[in-house]
Amino acid sequence: MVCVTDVMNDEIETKRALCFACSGLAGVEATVKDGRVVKLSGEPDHFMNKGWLCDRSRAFMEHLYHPDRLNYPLKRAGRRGENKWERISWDQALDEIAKKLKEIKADYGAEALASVCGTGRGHQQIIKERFMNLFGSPNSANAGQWCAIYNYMLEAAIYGGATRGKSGLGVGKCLVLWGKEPAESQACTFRNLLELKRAGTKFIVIDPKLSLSVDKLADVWLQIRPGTDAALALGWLNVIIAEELYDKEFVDKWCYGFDQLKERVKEYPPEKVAEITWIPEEKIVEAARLYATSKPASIQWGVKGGDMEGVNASSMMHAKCILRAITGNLDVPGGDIIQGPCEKANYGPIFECLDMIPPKQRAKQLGADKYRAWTWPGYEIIYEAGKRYWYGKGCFGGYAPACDFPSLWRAIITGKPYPVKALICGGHNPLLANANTHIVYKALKSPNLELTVVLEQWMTPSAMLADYVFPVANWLEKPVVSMHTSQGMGNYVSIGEKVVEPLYDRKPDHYFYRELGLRLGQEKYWCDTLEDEFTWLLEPLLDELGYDSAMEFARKERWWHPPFVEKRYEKINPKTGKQWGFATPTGKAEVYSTWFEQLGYDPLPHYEEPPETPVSNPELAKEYPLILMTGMRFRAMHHSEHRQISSLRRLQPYPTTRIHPDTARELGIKDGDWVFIETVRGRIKQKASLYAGINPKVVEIQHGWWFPEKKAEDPSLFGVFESNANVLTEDDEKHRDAPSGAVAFVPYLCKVYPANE
Ligand SMILES: Nc1nc2c(c(=O)[nH]1)N[C@H]1C(S)=C(S)[C@@H](COP(=O)(O)OP(=O)(O)OC[C@H]3O[C@@H](n4cnc5c(=O)[nH]c(N)nc54)[C@H](O)[C@@H]3O)O[C@H]1N2
Ligand SMILES: Nc1nc2c(c(=O)[nH]1)N[C@H]1C(S)=C(S)[C@@H](COP(=O)(O)OP(=O)(O)OC[C@H]3O[C@@H](n4cnc5c(=O)[nH]c(N)nc54)[C@H](O)[C@@H]3O)O[C@H]1N2
Ligand SMILES: [Mo]
Repeated sequence: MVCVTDVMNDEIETKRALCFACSGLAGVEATVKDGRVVKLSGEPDHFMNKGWLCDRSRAFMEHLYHPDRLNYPLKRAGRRGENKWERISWDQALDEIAKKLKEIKADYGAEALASVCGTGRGHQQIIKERFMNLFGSPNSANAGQWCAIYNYMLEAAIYGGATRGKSGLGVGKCLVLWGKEPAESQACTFRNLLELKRAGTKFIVIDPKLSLSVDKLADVWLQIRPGTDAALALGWLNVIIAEELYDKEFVDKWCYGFDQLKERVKEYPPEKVAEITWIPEEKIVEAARLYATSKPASIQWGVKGGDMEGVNASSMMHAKCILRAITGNLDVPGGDIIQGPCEKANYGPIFECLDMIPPKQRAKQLGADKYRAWTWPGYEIIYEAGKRYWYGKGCFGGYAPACDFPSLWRAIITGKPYPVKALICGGHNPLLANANTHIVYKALKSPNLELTVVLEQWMTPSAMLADYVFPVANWLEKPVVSMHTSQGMGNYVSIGEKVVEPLYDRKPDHYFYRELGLRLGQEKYWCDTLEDEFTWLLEPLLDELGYDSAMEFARKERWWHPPFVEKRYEKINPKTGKQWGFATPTGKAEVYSTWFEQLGYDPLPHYEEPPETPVSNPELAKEYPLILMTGMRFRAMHHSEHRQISSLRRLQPYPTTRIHPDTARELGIKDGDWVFIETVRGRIKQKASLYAGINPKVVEIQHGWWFPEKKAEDPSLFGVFESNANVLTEDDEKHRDAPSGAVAFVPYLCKVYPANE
C-alpha cells in the first residue's frame, strides 16, 4: 500500500522496500518527498528487523544521490586501466557486445564466455545464470564456493536440505555460534539473538577472539586456534558418542553409517583435540555436553568456522551436519530446520533455465574434473535426490553448480584447458574479494581477454580494467525479492517495492541481461521487466493468495512463510504412502556420506593441519610467527563497498588490524600506528588497533580495502594493492578444500611491523 503519511502534503509518500545493504534483507520504510527520498527507517512490523535499521542501511540515501555513482554506460577509450572512457548509449554498447559474443562463440565455443559474481545481490545472480545457461556456458563463478552456498549444498547432500535459521520458530535451549560474529555481520539477527538470550537460551561461541557476540551472548566461549575447527567438531563427536549423549532412536532409525563414524571419531579424543585447538580439554568436554544435552539446540552457519577454512572446509561443515543429526536436532522447533526449495515458486533451476545447458557443455565446466562437489558432478547427485523429494523440483540454483574461481583465472591467463575470451562481472569486485589478488589482476589484464564487461554502481578497481562499464540501480531504485529459493533453499518469500525510478541512465541488472539475451536469440525466455520476472517467479504463490502481480503482493502482504512441518522425515508422504525420510540417496541422514564416496572423497570428516601454521611449517614460522585471520567484518561497510559514503567512512576511516597489546609492545607498535602485515606472498598496510581480547599469537585484519580518493589509473587502481587482505592470501591447490576447492581466508603465517615511512 502506498500510504499517504502526511494529510497536509500529498507529495509525501511512503514506500516499503527491502534493504540490500547486506544479505539480511530488512524491511525499510522510505519517505519520498517530491520524488526524492528524504528518510529511511525500519519497517515497524517486519519480521527481520522489527522497526530497527542499521547505519549502513540508512546511508543508502547518500548512496542513491552520491556524485560518484555511475550514471551512464562507459566504453574504454584508452589502454585497459588508463581511466579513459567515452560515454555510450545502452543500445550501442549492447549491440557491440552482442556482436563480439557471437564471434567468440563461433570461434571458441560458448564456454569461452565466463561470468563472475560475489554475494550476488539476489536477483542479479539468478538472472545472470539464466543468460549464461541460454548462451551455453557452464563457466559462472561466484562467492558461494567459500561462502554459504557450498555449505548448503553439503547439507543437502547429508540430510537433503539446508538448515537456514528461520525466525519465530521456537526458542532453543542452546545455540552455537561457530565462527560467526553477527554483532558485526548480521546486525538484525544479532538483535534477535539478544532476545533469545533474554528468553533463556544458552550460547556457545567458538571464536579465536573475544568478539562482541562472545561478550554479549556467550555462556561458554571456546577460544580456538584459527583453522582447527574440524578437530574441535570431531572432538565433540568423540565425547558425545563415547558418553552416549546422542539420540539413539534417531540414530538407529534415521542415520546412515553411524558405525563407521564411531570408528572415525575414536581418532579424536579430547586430550588430542585440546592440543590441536589450544582449547583446554575440560572446556571441550563441557561444551560438547552442554550442546548435546540441551534440547532443542541449534548450530548456526558462520563462514569462518567452515566455509573459509581451506583444506578443512568440507570436513568441518560435514561434522557440523553430523552433530545436528545425531543429537536429534533436525526439524524440531528451536533446533535446525531443514528447508528445501520453495513449493510455491518457479524457483532457481526453473527460473534460470538450467536444463537448457547441454550435457556436452556441463562437462566442460572449469575445475569440475578436480573439485567435483561444487561443480556439475556433485550438483547432479543432489539435484536427483532432491527432485524426488521436494515437490519434483530438486534443489538449488543461482549459485551452484558453479565453475571454480582459481581455475577460471588460470584458464584466462594460460588458455588451458581452453581459451576464455570474454568475462561478465556483476555484483562483484574480484580484485578485492578473491584470494590471491595478483592472479586476479593478471587475468583481468590478460591480452587473452578480448571483452570484459562490468555491471556496477561505482568505478571500482576491478571496473577500471573493463572494456565496458554499465551503471546499475541500487535497492532503492528497483524492487527486491528475498527468497532464499534464489539459492534453492529456504522457502520463504519476502519482497520489497521500488522506492524511486532509477536516476540518470541507471538500470536494474535485469535490463542488461535481457537486452543482451534478446540480441542473441533468447527472446522466448525473458519477461519484459524485472517486475514481470518476479510475478512469474512467484506465480503459484500469487495465484493461491489471489494477487495479480508480485508488486501487489509487495505492497499488501510483504512476505510469506510456508507452514512448518515438524519432523517431516517421520510423516507419511501421500504420494508414496511411506515416511518422507530425507532427500538423500539412502533416504537417511548420511553421516557417512555416499555423496562424497561417489565423488571420490573421504565419506567421513577428518582433520588436516592447514599448510601454513606453526605446526605444519615451523621453519616458516620462525620468520612469520603470527597466525593471520582475514576478513574481520565491521558494521559500517559491506566487503569492498561503501568507502565513498562519508557518513560510513567517518565510522571506519582506515583499514584496521587487531593485535594483542603485549605482542604490539614487543614489536614497538602503538595503538593507531600504521603497520605492515606481511606473508610470504607480499605485504600490506593497515592501522593497528590494540585489543586484549585476541590471542597474543593471532592477528586479524579487515578485507575489502581500496581508496576511492586515491589515483584511479593502473597500476594504482585506487590503491588496491596497499591494504587489501587478499594480497596476503593464496588460491593454489595446497591451500584448498579437496572436494569443493574452497579457498582459505584463514589461517596463514604472517609478521607485523611498524610502517615508518
Ligand atoms: N580475505 C578475505 N577475503 C574475502 C572474505 C574474507 O573474509 N577474507 N570474505 C569473502 C566473502 S564471504 C564474500 S561473500 C566476498 C564478497 O565479495 P563481493 O561480492 O565481490 O563483495 P562486494 O565488495 O560487496 O562487491 C560487490 C560489488 O557489487 C556492487 N554492487 C552492489 N549492488 C549491486 C547490484 O545490485 N548489481 C551489481 N551489478 N553490482 C552491485 C558493489 O558496488 C561492489 O563493488 O568476499 C570474500 N573475500
Ligand atoms: N558489516 C558487514 N556485514 C557482513 C559482511 C560485510 O562485509 N560487512 N559480509 C556478509 C557476508 S557475505 C558474510 S559471508 C558474512 C560472514 O559473517 P560471519 O559468518 O559472522 O563471519 P566473519 O565475520 O567473517 O567471522 C566471524 C568470526 O569468526 C572468527 N574467526 C576467524 N577465524 C576463525 C577460525 O578459524 N575459527 C573460528 N571458529 N572462528 C574464526 C572471527 O574472529 C569472527 O569473530 O557477513 C555478512 N555480513
Ligand atoms: Mo560471504
